[in-house]
Amino acid sequence: MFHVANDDEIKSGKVTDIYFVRTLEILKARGINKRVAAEVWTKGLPNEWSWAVFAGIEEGVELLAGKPVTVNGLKEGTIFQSYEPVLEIECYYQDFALFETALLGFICQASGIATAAARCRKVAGDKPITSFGARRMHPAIAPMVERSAFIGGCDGVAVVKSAEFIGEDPVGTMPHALILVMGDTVEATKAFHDVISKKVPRVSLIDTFHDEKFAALEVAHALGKDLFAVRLDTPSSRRGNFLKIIEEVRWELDLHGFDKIKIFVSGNIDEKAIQELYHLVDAFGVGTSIANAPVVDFSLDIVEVEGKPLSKRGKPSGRKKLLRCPHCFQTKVIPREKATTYCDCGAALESLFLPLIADSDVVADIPKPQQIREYVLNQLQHFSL
Ligand code: PCP
Repeated sequence: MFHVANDDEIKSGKVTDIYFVRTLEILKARGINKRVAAEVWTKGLPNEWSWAVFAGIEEGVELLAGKPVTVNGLKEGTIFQSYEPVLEIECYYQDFALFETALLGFICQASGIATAAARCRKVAGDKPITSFGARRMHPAIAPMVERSAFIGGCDGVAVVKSAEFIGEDPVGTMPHALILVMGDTVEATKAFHDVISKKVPRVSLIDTFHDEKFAALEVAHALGKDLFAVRLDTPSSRRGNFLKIIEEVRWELDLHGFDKIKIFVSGNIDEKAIQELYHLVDAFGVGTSIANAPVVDFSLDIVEVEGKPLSKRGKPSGRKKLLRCPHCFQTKVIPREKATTYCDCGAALESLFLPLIADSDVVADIPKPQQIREYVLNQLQHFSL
């Protein structure tokens, strides 16, 4: 029905660039099937990012599980930099050729989204960020988009299916549609309070009809202590100096004794907006800037053929190890057969590569999204924007 490939088509190698099909045809015709090692890295991150979050490998492992390949690589959520290998595949080339396209697709998009989320996380400190971006993407990938946003650092996701998929409750407030259909912000907010489960925080959307500061006071007086927050999703045509609008809403709420009522903003929010509004805003709804994050431009290249280092120009040959200092997070890339060394800070460097698939058998632990998110948050403190 929808314009998407299904699991079987992806798993069977149908989502592949035609030149891999032809390569396979030629190699089979010539009876050539060499043992290779291939490596995935990126030569540059988008938006001048100095680091990125490795994501999407859970699906990559699902893709290659059961196939005669051996895969070692970073565990999901590992923060890496350009020119650092993130994955290594060892196999007979004919057994892997058709899966490069899908494998890269899984990690390129998810890593971009997880990184954009992690950067927002970094600037938002401990203030809640909710992923609001599924509506910007094809619904078939909403679970992937919001899982990546969550493991990257978002506190919650808005879409029911995505929340179910990651084992969280969906997070949301009220849409303009409720207020337009009911014809009044206070009536809509009261109805929300009367009807919706008490465990859902009462967040009133205050930019539909009137000026936000007056609407904020109206709903505050209407719900009093039951009102958790007001949300401003002010249309860009009226946004002018958004900071000043929020400042005024904060002033009026505090002046009228509603200093406990929080302020939630959404609409064109990105890491820059979070930095600008941070001191006034209690929570952020982020859509496009995370869901539509630039992809990480991973490439997969052969680095060894029949046990001999061989790679294209621009790619160091041979199999490698990515080492990281557990204390200062300095990283180092060394040839695989070389012994692990010490960091300049004196600590022993640790190899970041883990066995993921051993000759078709999945050997990696597949952590829960909550565990991956924790791993990302623990690393984030060692990386600046
Ligand atoms: C939508 C939603 C989020 C917006 C989109 C995400 O707003 O409420 O705030 O925006 P972004 O992609 O720019 O980050 P609307 O569609 O304006 O409002 P509604 O809540 O009524 O759906």
